[in-house]
Amino acid sequence: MREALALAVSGNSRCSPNPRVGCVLVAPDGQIVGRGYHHGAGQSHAEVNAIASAGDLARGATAVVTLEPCKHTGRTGPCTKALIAAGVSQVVFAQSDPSAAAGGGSQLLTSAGIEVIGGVLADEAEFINRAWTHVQLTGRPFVTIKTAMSLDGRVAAASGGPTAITGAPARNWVGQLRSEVDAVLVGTNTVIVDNPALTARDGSGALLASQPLRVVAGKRSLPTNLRIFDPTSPGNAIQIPEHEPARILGALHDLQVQQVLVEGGPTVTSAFLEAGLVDEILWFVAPQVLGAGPVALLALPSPLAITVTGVELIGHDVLIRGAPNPAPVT
Ligand code: AOF
Ligand code: ZN
Repeated sequence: MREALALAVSGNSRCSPNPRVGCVLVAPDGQIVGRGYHHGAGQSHAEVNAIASAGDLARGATAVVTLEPCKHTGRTGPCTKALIAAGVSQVVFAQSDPSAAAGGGSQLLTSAGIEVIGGVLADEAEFINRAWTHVQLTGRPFVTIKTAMSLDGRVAAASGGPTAITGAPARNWVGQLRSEVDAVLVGTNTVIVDNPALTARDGSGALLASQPLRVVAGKRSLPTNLRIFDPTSPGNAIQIPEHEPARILGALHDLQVQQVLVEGGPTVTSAFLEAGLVDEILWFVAPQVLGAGPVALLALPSPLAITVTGVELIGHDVLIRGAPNPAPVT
């Protein structure tokens, strides 16, 4: 399964709107005789690629796959059918497919006389597709908020305009992250004041291969000469004329966005936290004191507990990773 997980993430860092899936075929003597992974929507699934690479050796082998084999005919045919036709004797999978259309393939395999074992390293498989899984379970995109603030909690200098808060390593780290999400989102105020390009770049400033959809949320009309609307910049840029996070996420879901990186200023970030629509927090604390200027969040109506999942030093900046604690069930 570790081999299959490695295959799943070996291709594009983003497979959206499809999950990343890897598959190996293991012969009865323990040799791996086939390998495959899913390259992206519209292309053949991991199992089909593994079967093709194994040829006749697929017969009698065990298929080890990171996601329960699908039973639906979507953009491609059902993997359950392909596995049965190839004559595999056993299927071991990690994560159950939670989607309505494709899920439930294991029963079909069992009925065809194939031994099926599910749940092996399921947490790891789920983690690599956590945005996709989240969309299947909740019907809305996975929301990551990213903020960079000074030691005194400020996100800009009092003079207004863009302020460098973090150092180059942290900015490069965020550039890489942008290339791994489907969309980055800011509010109208940020885009007017800072005029960011919001593109995904590496340390040398070169554009990365995969660029996110750049989204501005809010109703204010925007000047057409903003950098995000520059026709020579890569990737699309749109305005969603909404303020409410739930409505913004509804619009993003309709655009097949599975993970959105909210890089808004205090207004947008606070609105998502207040709405309870944040799944992951990336909070940079930079070793400088700005002394004056806007603080990272507006006043919120109630306190919010955060579970910290990690703390890292990136250059000279501290990155705190976490998530808001889920609201108590009443
Ligand atoms: C698998 N193996 O490698 C993948 C699966 O209509 P499609 O072809 O784009 O199928 C997408 C759905 O199929 C996706 O939402 C998920 O439920 C499943 N993906 N299943 O057996 C694979 N990528
Ligand atoms: Zn499939």
